[in-house]
Amino acid sequence: MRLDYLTIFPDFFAPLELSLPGKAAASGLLEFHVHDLRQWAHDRHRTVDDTPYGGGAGMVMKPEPWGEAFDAIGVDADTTVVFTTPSGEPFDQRVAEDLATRGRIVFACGRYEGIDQRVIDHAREIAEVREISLGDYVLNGGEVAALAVTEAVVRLLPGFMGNAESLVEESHGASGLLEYPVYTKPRTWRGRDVPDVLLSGDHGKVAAWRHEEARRRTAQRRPDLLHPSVLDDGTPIVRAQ
Ligand code: 6GU
Repeated sequence: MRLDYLTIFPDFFAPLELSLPGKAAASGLLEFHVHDLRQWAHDRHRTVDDTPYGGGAGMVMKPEPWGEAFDAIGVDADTTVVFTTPSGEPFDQRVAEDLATRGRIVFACGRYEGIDQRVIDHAREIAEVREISLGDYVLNGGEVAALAVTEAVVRLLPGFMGNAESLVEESHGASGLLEYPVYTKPRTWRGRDVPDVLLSGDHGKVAAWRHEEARRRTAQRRPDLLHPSVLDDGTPIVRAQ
């Protein structure tokens, strides 16, 4: 898989050389290419933003550097362009699994109040486009979001994680439940004991206990995962026909 990042803050992507993605890149499974968007801004100040038509606060990213960047790095029909934006579709494990099937992803990291809409419309004509949000809060820019999406996607690539089982059992995996609590040695720590059932050697009992703990935790923290028609404050969602 080839991953490209278009950003005015290339330094944000230094962590790609570390940790899990770095190892995958070293193994040849992955290629990372980070591009400073300002190399495609040609005025003396390398301007990438301007005031919004129609007025209002903040600045909007100009279309021309984006268009030149897409041309220069070869965005085409075999490319998925991910715009990281708080107005995108919510990112979740299903979206990560879908993106993990792509051969090339270009992350377009917006700053300021957003990117001129024509850039997104143009990208849709030449490539596949996903507009993705990490959640209902606002970051200053899309760089940290692009890193989060990268880590969620890259660890799903075949041959990437050492332990395929930990992919099955983890939160947001196939069970649809949050992960159960886990313990390791010592058996007693600061007066707190590991639950007896985990020391029993009874695999059936352990599995039943873990499932019940996962269900309890999910009901408390994420009731929307158990009953998608109920808000997390318990309010039923009733849609007009
Ligand atoms: Cl993807 N970008 C920005 N700027 N803010 C966000 C976000 C993305 N997801 C949540 N907040």
